[in-house]
Amino acid sequence: MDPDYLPFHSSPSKPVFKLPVGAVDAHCHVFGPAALFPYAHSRKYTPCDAGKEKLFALRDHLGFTRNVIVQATCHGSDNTALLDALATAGEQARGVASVHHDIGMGELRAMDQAGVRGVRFNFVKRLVDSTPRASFLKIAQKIATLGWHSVVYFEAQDLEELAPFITQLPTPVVVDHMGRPDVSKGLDHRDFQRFLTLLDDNDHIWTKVSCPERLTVSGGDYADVVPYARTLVEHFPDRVLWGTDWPHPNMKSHMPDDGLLVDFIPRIATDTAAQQALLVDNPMALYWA
Ligand code: 0GY
Repeated sequence: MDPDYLPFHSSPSKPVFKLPVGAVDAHCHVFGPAALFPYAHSRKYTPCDAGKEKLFALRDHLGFTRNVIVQATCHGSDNTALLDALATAGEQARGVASVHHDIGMGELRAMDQAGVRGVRFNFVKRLVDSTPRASFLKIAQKIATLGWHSVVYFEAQDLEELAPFITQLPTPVVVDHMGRPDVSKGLDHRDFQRFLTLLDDNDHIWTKVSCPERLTVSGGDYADVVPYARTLVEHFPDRVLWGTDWPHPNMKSHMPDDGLLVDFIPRIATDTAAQQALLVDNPMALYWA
């Protein structure tokens, strides 16, 4: 583990908010353990091991029924830890993989059988070396035939340049962490307005209203993130997902208590209909239909 890497919270609280029956944690990871599933040579960070048993114990502790496990960059395009976790979880988990553009349809079909339903294209420069758009498009064309979707991770200032690529993808698209707005700039800032327009204009684009702990500038109870997430939930109630982001890689300021993260949900999805869509109906439609 990197010397400045913060491990996940060792004893998260029990949330006060009672999750709806069948709730899905739609963004979380498994890391290693390295002795079984070594980290990729290409990685930009070495995390604390955070294996499937810990993830599933957290799921039960918080009151979730299902997980969507997203391949993280520290495992590169070796999806074995993810596939191992999916095999253990059975119908209680789905996966989002990272793959190389020359992957064959046979391997993709085997991943589909294992519960993978999407691939992730990462544009965050501190996490990955850049991949040509043509490679991502090749992958997207292959996965489109399986009915999968593309997950994209980028920072708000890069959206203008990336938008033509994103809108060109031949699959549904899920944008991680609200497109990472700079919450010190205000809802009216052109970057967040551009993100709202992207979703307004493209009804196949979804977003995860996740990671207040990453996006907050003020810290504390993440009040500065609430207006961004709430705006998205209100405008696009049937295209939003929520996830813990456990085990919270690369957090520098603090490590969140996952129970308190769950208690953040009713502040952004303020009635039971919005909560049911965010936590159950939307992820079930995208991952379990
Ligand atoms: C997240 C966010 C981060 C890391 C990764 O794949 C990854 O390594 O996604 C980050 O550092 O912002 O979603 O876990």
